[in-house]
Amino acid sequence: MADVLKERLLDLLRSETARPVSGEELARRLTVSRTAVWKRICALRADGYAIESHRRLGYRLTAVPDRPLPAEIRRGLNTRILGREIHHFESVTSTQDVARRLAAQGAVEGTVVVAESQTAGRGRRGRDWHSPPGAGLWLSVVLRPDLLPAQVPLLTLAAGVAAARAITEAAGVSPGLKWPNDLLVDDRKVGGILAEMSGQQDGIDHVILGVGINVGAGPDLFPPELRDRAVSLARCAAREVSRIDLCRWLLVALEEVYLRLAAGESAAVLEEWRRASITLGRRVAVILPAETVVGQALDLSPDGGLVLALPGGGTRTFLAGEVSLTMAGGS
Ligand code: BT5
Repeated sequence: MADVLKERLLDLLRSETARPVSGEELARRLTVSRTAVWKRICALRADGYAIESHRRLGYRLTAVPDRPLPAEIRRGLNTRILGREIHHFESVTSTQDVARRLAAQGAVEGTVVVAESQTAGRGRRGRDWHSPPGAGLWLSVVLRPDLLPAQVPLLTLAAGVAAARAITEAAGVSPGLKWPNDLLVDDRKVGGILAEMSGQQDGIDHVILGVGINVGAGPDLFPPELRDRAVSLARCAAREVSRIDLCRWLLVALEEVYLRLAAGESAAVLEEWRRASITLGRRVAVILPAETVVGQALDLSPDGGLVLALPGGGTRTFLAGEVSLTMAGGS
């Protein structure tokens, strides 16, 4: 549950950073006891807010943490659906698990789950997603789209478009999109999308849409096996990147593309994907469980599949699979 009093106290401190405000005045303005104020001051400090306390004079907010806390994300967020509820955790197995649990309990569409770290962050097909504390934006959203299961790949592409927009806005770097779910900068992965659906053939109950974006700068950000293949925004952007800004931009962009899909305007979303693509026009290998198919990536199909021109002539459309740009033998 959001602590409304905590958020009101934070707003008050924010509006009074020029001077300390006494506990008594805070209590009066919030019409609560001084003990209630003190408890929230402690809670805000535990969240990472720097609040000086001066004897007799009172409290002053001196620094806000760059943590995607609900109160920070909500500030100036002008979305209608995404972020109606925001849950922030220090550590979870996977934000996908938490969001799925909340969805099963009836969470409203647009509920966001964000965590500082994941102990079992995942990619597709049971692969791991490395999610160290504070080093990225690890976020899942509960969606209840009016789409057929076969249209879920469109959501993955739309989320890629939204994440690319958010990264461009927050970091000044334009990532390339690799079909179906990768965001790359200089051929290294900066983020990935994971859409997990729950429902039947004839309808979707909900989709948990997960987005992971590497932000931090530490030297040991990635384990050895990822060092040559992964990158973070702090390393490739020429400016500091705030996870709060990134998160806000992401929710705004996600909502925009999501509403477009809902309005039957997937063509516009696919067009934006094409423009940011680093897959189309290249010789690629599509890796399936039973075979690997090499060809020229021609286009997206209307439902978000990848259309390949085959060497012997003709085309083949893939709705799922891995794309390798290197295994195809040159680009
Ligand atoms: C993805 O899968 O790229 C989807 C990643 C989705 C992560 C988000 S974080 C919030 C939410 N909660 C979750 O538990 N997941 C979502 P895939 O295409 O299967 O790529 C996985 C592969 O990317 C791994 O096998 C590694 O090779 C590589 N990888 C793992 N962690 C990485 C990282 N932090 N940065 C770049 N590459 C990584």
